[in-house]
Amino acid sequence: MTSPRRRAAPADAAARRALAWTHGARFLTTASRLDELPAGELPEIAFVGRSNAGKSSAINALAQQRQLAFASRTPGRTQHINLFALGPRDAADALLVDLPGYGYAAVERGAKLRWQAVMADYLQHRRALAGVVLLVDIRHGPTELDERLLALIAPRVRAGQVRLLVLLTKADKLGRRQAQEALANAQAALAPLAGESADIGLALFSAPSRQGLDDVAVHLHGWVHEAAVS
Ligand SMILES: Nc1nc2c(ncn2[C@@H]2O[C@H](COP(=O)(O)OP(=O)(O)OP(=O)(O)O)[C@@H](O)[C@H]2O)c(=O)[nH]1
Ligand SMILES: [Mg+2]
Repeated sequence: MTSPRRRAAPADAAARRALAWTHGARFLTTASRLDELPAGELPEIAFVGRSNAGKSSAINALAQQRQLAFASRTPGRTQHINLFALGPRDAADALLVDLPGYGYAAVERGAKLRWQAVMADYLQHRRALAGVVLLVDIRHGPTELDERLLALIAPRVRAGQVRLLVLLTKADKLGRRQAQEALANAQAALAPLAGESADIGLALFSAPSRQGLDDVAVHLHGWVHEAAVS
């Protein structure tokens, strides 16, 4: 077929390839402590953010599966680290890591502190960590807890060890103009943390409308398959 309509633009081809890759996500394992995580060397992409920000929903949207990562109206639903494998079935090439959300007031203080320590340890020291997707509810913007998390990983981002993509989730809850304003505000809030050389992406995202989904898939695919994406 040579009709121009059928010939995919390069960006579409990249999105299709990236989505085909994320659609292959499958559950691998659950961990409640870092020493239960797989010992392998596969690059990990961690989804972090406040409880209820939409981490599990984003993973489900990327995987095109409704219930792969459990999504819930009940904040604090994801209480363990859930891992999903990507890539060929017999040769996984990356892991998606769904981390428990932070900032949920009803979690008992001891448990909260324990999780904060686990998360900080993971984000600062996990060698396999290749990228972080920080999800922020667009109606709230980055909160103090988000900024603390960013400060934890900023040195690794600046050093080029870890990539960072910030998603303003639930973009469907705002009108176009308000969403653009939120984007500009988030950009301004992130700029000082980023540093000049940091590779930080920022995008609007909506799980139900799939806004930003192609972009996210292309980002993640690029992190893992840089040479192929250019
Ligand atoms: N309108 C809208 N609702 C969303 C979106 N993403 C998530 N939600 C809803 O927000 C709620 C929380 O979503 P989850 O994906 O469970 O959030 P989470 O960040 O995994 O939450 P924890 O596991 O508690 O940390 C659910 O009711 C979702 O349906 C979105 O893009 N748009
Ligand atoms: Mg969750």
